[in-house]
Amino acid sequence: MSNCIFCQIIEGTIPSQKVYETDTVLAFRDIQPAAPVHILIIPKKHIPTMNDVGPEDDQTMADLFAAARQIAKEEGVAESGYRLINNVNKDSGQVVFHLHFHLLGGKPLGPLLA
Ligand code: IU
Repeated sequence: MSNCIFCQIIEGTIPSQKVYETDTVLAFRDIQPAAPVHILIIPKKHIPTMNDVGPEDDQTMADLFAAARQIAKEEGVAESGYRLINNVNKDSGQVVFHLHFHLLGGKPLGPLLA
């Protein structure tokens, strides 16, 4: 989708600080980090929100979680701890409508809804 900023990051027309890439998944550092480690993990397929994930995306979803596990290890937060967040639609504050998981860590993160 040409008007999707994350599709443009996948295509390379918008630069990003990539930390992980496979045929199906890309991960890059968030431009406005909310924690010392703040990485966005996205499918290369354009899926707007979790509501749009279908059974045909089972492998892609598994690939996203495999990426999260590997990135957490590489970033040194697997043992100290981290949080994976997926925002869906208005009440969550989703602003980019291309499925993504925030991987946050590198400090105590506090209560979930603080
Ligand atoms: P949200 O879950 O849709 O609210 O999160 C979108 C995130 O994408 C947010 O943390 C932004 O800082 C981040 N982001 C980015 O890393 N690079 C961009 O070009 C844009 C947003 I636009």
